[in-house]
Amino acid sequence: MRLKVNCLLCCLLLYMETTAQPAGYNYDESKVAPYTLPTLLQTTTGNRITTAAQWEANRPALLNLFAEHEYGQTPTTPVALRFQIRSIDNQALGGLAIRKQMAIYFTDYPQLAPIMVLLYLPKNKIGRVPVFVGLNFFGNHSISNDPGILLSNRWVHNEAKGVVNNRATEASRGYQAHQWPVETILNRGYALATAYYGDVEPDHPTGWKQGVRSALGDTTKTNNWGALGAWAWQLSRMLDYLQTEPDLDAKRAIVLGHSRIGKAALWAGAQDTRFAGVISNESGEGGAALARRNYGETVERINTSFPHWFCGKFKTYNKNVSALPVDQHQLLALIAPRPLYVASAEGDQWSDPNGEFLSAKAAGALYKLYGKTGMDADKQPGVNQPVGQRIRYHYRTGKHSVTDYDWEQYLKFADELITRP
Ligand code: GTR
Repeated sequence: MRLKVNCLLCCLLLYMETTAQPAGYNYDESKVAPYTLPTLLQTTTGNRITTAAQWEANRPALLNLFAEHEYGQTPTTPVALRFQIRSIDNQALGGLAIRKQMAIYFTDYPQLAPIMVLLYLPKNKIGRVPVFVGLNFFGNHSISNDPGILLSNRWVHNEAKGVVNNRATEASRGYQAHQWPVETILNRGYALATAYYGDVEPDHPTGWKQGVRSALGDTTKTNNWGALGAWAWQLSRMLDYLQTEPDLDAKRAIVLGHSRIGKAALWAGAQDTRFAGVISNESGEGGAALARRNYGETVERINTSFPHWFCGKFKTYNKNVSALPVDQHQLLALIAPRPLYVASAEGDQWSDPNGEFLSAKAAGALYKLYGKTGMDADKQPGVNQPVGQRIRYHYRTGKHSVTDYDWEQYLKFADELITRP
């Protein structure tokens, strides 16, 4: 049984950068069955919402619905953190950057591994700089060929380059560098902070035993947080640290993530309003895409392939998604009125690109309550035509990945909406 689960995970992991479309699922828009979304402008007790104040009063109850039925409850216990400098280089990347590596320790839980944060600050900066905050899939050393990055010593997926028995080796360096245009980000005046998502929980069904969920929460409860909840929590703990960095303007922290990490980024952005903006790159099912649309990945499939990602209760909707009291447009709305970017790719039908657009469009109603325009496009645009105002969306050509095209849009979005609100 364990072998079966591991094999399934291997196949699914390979999906991370492909155009694969698992067979037996619907990819035909004309076959999407009619569905009714939960009403956005309504309180959880059924009253109409007409003002931003009413929305905000209902916000905790809506967050609670997502926690109870989908992602699980994030423990509210305050956790004492200790930040330790592991290395600083004032001449990193040929003098372009200051590179800091910090360990975030959990004072009261010495058994937990620290979150290792890799922070690049642009050297030629004036004042405090805004920062992109995102988790990575294979360890900090995988995002750049910079030889000064400390090699992760945590469990890593075997599929990555240079990984032997789930441990990174020198050969793993730069494996994902094409997804992280560090120099471009720095040259545009932004800092970049990243950490390995496996630091708080290795991504496999029993990974929680080595992670934060072994110390916080209650694994016997069906509303206990899942791995996505732990990764979202990790993003907030990174922000706790980033707020202490004098060269950063942590009020302009933009959380971003790709695929499963995009789901975590959205959940982090919804819960933690300190994030000034949120970017979801092909987050798909359980992320930006509407759960009720039967297109691409389904609730049942994601819960079966990744039983550890969501809370136990989410599985009770496997065959009855319409009974789920929430849908993903409400998750996006929880980010309002902050800027939000939802990105899809043509070669990633599994993530249901149109379902991501429709969700972003529906969330737009919330921005109106704040007197702002969210999404002003009526239907999903053609490829490589970004649309929207405070909610932006694009459908680019190419496979499931993060490309320079995606980053170009995110930097423009940040320039326009985060730096000059
Ligand atoms: C897939 C999964 C998607 C997405 C993706 C990824 O296998 O079905 O929901 O999260 O993995 O993270 O690459």
